[in-house]
Amino acid sequence: MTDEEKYYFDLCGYILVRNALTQEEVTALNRALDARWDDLQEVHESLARGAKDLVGSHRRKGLGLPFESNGAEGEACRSLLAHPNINPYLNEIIGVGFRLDHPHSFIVQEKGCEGHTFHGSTGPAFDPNQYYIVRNGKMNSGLTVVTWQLEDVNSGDGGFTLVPGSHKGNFPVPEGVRRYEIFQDRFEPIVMKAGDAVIFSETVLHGTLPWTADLPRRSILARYTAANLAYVPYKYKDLLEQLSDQLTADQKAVLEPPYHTRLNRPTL
Ligand SMILES: O=C(O)CCC(=O)C(=O)O
Repeated sequence: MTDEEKYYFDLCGYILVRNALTQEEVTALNRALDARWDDLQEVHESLARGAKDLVGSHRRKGLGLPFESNGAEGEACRSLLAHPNINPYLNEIIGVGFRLDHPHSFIVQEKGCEGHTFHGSTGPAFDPNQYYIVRNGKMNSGLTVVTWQLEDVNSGDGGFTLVPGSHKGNFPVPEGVRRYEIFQDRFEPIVMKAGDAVIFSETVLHGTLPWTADLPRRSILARYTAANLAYVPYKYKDLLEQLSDQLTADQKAVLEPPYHTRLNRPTL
């Protein structure tokens, strides 16, 4: 991560990694999604929660990544666990020894799909799972999200959106901001190409705008955290047991349970 990228992440709470995936990886991951399209599940309840500019004709769909698949599909899925183009950013943003917390899932928004009210762990209280603190020139982000794009996101399409800089907020987020009712021109929908990835601290105020494009939004979202932390229980154990023969040492390293790096923890 360059000094310029560190400056930008610290200022805004997110960074866009262009061409994080090769065209071959994007193709393999799109094939994996196509093959499971009918298995996509709508989220159980509306994420728009009645907010006037976030409602839509239907809900977002998702599905866990088929890490166990054979061939190029499986390899592309498993490579996202500890991707060489993302690892250096997570080492810097979260810290060496970072681990996977919420395993990867596809996110699909079809035309007319509702948005998601804005959330994030920005001020005023300290949240021991989701925090962003800088000490001695080193960033320390707790829960941190990586979202890969399998299709272009153009201006006006909707989709992932955030309020840059809000990870440093010190006052409660007003309900009208959470519901995207005020300061709309301060929200930044992130325009991306297929193969790009966005990394953001869960502390930044973020959510989703309704999807307006003809082609569906096709993203993959995962959350990582610090070596000593867990937000969700035991998912790493399930994945390790299910996949152990198929994983590289780096991929296994991010599936380690939470414990101190001092105790011979494998790191990337
Ligand atoms: O990528 C998005 O649309 C935002 C997803 C999100 O923040 C969530 O599911 O909690």
